[in-house]
Amino acid sequence: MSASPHAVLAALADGPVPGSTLAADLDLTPAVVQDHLEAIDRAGFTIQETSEGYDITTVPEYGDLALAYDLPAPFTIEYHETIGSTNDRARSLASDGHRNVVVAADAQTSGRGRRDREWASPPGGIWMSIVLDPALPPNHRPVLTLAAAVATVRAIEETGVRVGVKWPNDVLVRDTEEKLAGILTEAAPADDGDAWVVIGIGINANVDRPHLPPGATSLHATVGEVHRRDIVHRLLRELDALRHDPTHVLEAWRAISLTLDRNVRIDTPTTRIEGRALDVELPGSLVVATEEGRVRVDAGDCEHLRPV
Ligand code: BT5
Repeated sequence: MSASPHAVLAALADGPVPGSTLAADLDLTPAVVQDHLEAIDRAGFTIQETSEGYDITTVPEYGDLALAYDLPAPFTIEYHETIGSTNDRARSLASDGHRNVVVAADAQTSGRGRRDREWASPPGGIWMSIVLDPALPPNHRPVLTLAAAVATVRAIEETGVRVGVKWPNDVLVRDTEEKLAGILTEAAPADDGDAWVVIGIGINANVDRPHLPPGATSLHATVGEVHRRDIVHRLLRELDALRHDPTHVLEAWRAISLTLDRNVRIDTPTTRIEGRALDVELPGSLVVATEEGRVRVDAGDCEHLRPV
């Protein structure tokens, strides 16, 4: 049995447990149980000693133990105060065979967006990457990006901020269209038989505007301090439910879209497409009505055009 504070916390997740039961169940000495309880206390949890035993009464808003504690989805957490890029770490875990792991950080020093664009990742954010074992055929995997967008929107809306998605991956505040979160999906190379997908999600949570690029905003700037653990847990719970259900993902994505029925300009590496966004289709392509007819776009940078 793992002799870590994690094991003690897991044992306390369902309510108060006497110290002697913790020691017996986890095969630890009372002194080691005490050390772990002190480590849990130092991590910011409040532990009360009741007549029924030790009881967790408050949980810190972020951090290693906080994210792992009572996680409502089948993932393990690897937490870093600071890391280069959680996507890089997740890719390396994925190619070593790990699956269903979430790499989360408070700050990143080399956060990146699509096409290696810089992603500002100051302390206070939610910077996380999830290693998934895609149960979907390779050509359907882009739907996982849409699933991540739906899960991100649902989790953010718990804070009271109304957000929507600009195709394919930008989470924007509905009223202002400022960018609050972004998603970077990366997959195993085609010749890698051990399929994996890494979904990187960056949410500007307890971050101030001066640390963000123009056009970006944060939850802190919109509603004040937020509880990042609640957001991460909700997001992972939603993603876990959506990942096996591509058809439902499309419906859910349409409902949160800011792009459908808008005039858009999409730049792909090879071409520019302008027209009206009609629909999204599996595996995540945008259908655009252009002057030359209907076009399906699989990837690109989308701009919403103001009506003339
Ligand atoms: C994205 O790229 O929106 C995907 C961002 C994914 C970041 C996460 S954080 C955890 C994981 N680890 C990583 O290293 N990355 C992922 P894209 O659509 O290419 O948008 C990038 C553009 O957004 C930049 O060129 C800036 O204009 C803008 N930007 C940069 N930092 C931002 C921020 N923190 N908030 C809002 N916009 C930002």
